[in-house]
Amino acid sequence: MNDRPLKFHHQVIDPDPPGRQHDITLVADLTGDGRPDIIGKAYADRHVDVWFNET
Ligand SMILES: [Ca+2]
Repeated sequence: MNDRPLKFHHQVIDPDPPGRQHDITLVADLTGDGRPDIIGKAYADRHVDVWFNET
C-alpha cells in the first residue's frame, strides 16, 4: 500500500443542485461503466439525486 497521504481537490458537479442541502453523499458506479457516479440525499427531502458520470 502507498504511504503517501491522499490528496483531494474540490470540484463543482452541479452549481444549482435540485433539492436542499445534501446530508448524505455516496459514490458508486451505478451504470457499470467503471466510472464513479454520485448519489445525494437530504434528510428533509423525499427524493434522491443522482449525478451520472459523463466524462
Ligand atoms: Ca458509472
